[in-house]
Amino acid sequence: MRRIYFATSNKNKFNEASRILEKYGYELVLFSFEKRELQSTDLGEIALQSALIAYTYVNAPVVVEDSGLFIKALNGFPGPFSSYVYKTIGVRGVLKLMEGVTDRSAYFEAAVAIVMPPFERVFKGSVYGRIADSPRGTGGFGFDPIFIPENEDRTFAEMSVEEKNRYSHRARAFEKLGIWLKSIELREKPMQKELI
Ligand code: ITT
Repeated sequence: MRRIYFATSNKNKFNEASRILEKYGYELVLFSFEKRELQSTDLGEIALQSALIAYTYVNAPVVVEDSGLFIKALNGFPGPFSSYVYKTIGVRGVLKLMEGVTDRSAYFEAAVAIVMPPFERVFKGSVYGRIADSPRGTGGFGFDPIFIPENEDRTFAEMSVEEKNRYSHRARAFEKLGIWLKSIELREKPMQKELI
């Protein structure tokens, strides 16, 4: 298996992403890393800038993911500030902001950046759904207890990792990365032949 570092402080993200990339023949290696708060509202830009910084530490192919929960009735809040909002007001605080709100539509988005010279790429994934009336479930992390993906009645926190990966923004972004990595391998192969 080929190895790629995943620079993150979030073990749950690491576990979810590992299950996806192993299907493509890649092993993720955890690199404990605190993302710097960058002045951007673009998840892709935050992920890529952070991946470039992480690369200076690991000097090997590295992935960073930035994700967020966008709530329609709150004009997309907390979006790129999801990590900060989770740490400050948390799930209960978000539910409080949603009291009496009938349109509970929301989506998660993930941007996965890979730095693997000469390549720098960003892959995005999203999942639409709604905000539950109260927290349910003990699995997952972050806002999982209050997010119900489309065509489901259960929250992400009521699902196993495999079930969450069938829908999640992260799984969709990492699937795109896996497909791209395979396409790079295919491009590499004829060159190796020529060298032999
Ligand atoms: P990093 O070290 O990788 O940055 P993080 O947890 O700080 O880990 P982000 O900055 O990408 O991650 O912030 C994402 C926040 O959005 C995270 O703290 C959660 O509150 C929320 N979030 C993202 N993906 C989620 C998911 O799959 N389920 C629940 N909440 C999620």
